[in-house]
Amino acid sequence: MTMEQLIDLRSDTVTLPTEAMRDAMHAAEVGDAMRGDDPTMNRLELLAAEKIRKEAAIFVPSGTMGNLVCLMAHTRPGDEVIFEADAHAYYYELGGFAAVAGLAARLVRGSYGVMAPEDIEAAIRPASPYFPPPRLLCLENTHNRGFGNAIRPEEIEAMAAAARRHGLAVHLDGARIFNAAIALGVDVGEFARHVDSVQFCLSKGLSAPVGSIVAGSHAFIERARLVRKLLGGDMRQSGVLAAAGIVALNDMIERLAEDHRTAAWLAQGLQAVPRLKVQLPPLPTNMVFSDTTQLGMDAAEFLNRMRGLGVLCTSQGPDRVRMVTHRHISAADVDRAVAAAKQVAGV
Ligand code: TLP
Repeated sequence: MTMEQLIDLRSDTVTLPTEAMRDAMHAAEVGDAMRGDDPTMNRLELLAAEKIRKEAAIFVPSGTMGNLVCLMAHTRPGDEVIFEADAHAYYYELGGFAAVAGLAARLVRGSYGVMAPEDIEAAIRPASPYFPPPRLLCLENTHNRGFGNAIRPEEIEAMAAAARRHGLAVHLDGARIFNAAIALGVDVGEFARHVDSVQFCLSKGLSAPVGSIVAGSHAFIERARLVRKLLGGDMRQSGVLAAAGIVALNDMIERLAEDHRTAAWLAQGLQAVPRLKVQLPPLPTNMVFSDTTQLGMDAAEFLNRMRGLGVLCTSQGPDRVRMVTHRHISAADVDRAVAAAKQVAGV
C-alpha cells in the first residue's frame, strides 16, 4: 500500500504544505534573518504577534524548542516549574526542562488538562533553604494527553491567577491554540492575555512544513531571542519557511473547524464499535482517543491490525489509541477507518 492509499491519523503534523504555501516559499524575498535582514521573516513575526495579541513574537524551528526557549527565558537553572502531570513539555520533550534548562518539576494532576487553582497554590512551596524556588506555571491548550480538550479562557485565567498570587510567571504551550479558539468560538487573544508567554505551532493543523512561534512582551522576547540563539534556533534565509507560516496564519485557521467536524464524525463512528471505549473530553477538538482493554488486545496490537487494513494511528499508553484528524482526512476516510476498527474488533 502506498502512502497515498493509507489513512494517516497519526497526527496533524503529517499535513503537507498547500500549493499556496509552496508558491509563497518559491517567491519569498529573503535575507540573513539572524541579522534582522529577512523581510519575509520580519513580516511573519509581526503578523504572529498581531494574531496572538502579544507585543512581539519570534519564529523557532519546532514546538519543542519553542517551549524550551520560554522555560529558559523565564527561569534560571535550579528553579522549579509547575506542570500539569500530563503536560507535553513534561511528558514528551525528552526532559529538556531538566536536561537542558536545569529545572526541577513539580506536577499537579488536572482533569482533561485543567488544574484546580487550589491544587496549583498547594503545589507552590514557600521560599526556604530546602525547596527549589518555584518560578513558572506551564499550561497547555488544547491539551494533548487530556484527550485534545479545549480549555476555556476563564479556566486559563483562574489557573494563571493562582500562580500569580505567588509571584510565578505563566507559560502556555499553545501548540494547537487555534484549535482551541475555533472550538470555543473565541479569539486566541482571550487565552494569550492571561499568560506571559505562548508557544504555538504552524506545522500542525495549520499545515506549514516547519516552525512554531514564541510570543510575549517586548522584554520577554528580547530574552527569548538570546535563548533561541543559544539553542541553535536562530537561522539565516529562513524567510522561505516564514512564507509558508504567513499563509498558515492568513488562510488556514478557519478551516480547523472542518477537522473538528471530521473528528466528531470519527468519534461517533467508533462509539458504534463494540467494546472499544471512546474517551471524549468536555470540549473535543481534532483528536479521538479510545481504550482497547475490553477488546482483549493492547493498543500495540490494535495499531498493528489497523495498519494492516491501511489505517495509521498512534498510542499514548498500553491501552490508549489516538487518532487525529487534519486537512488530508475526509469524511470518506473516516468511514473507512471506522470500518477497519469494526473489523479489528471482530464485528
Ligand atoms: N506533538 C506531537 C508529538 O507528541 C508526536 C503530536 O503528534 O501530537 N506541545 C504539544 C501540545 C504538542 O502536541 C507537540 C507535538 C509539541 C508541543 C512539540 O511540537 P514539535 O513536534 O513541533 O516539537
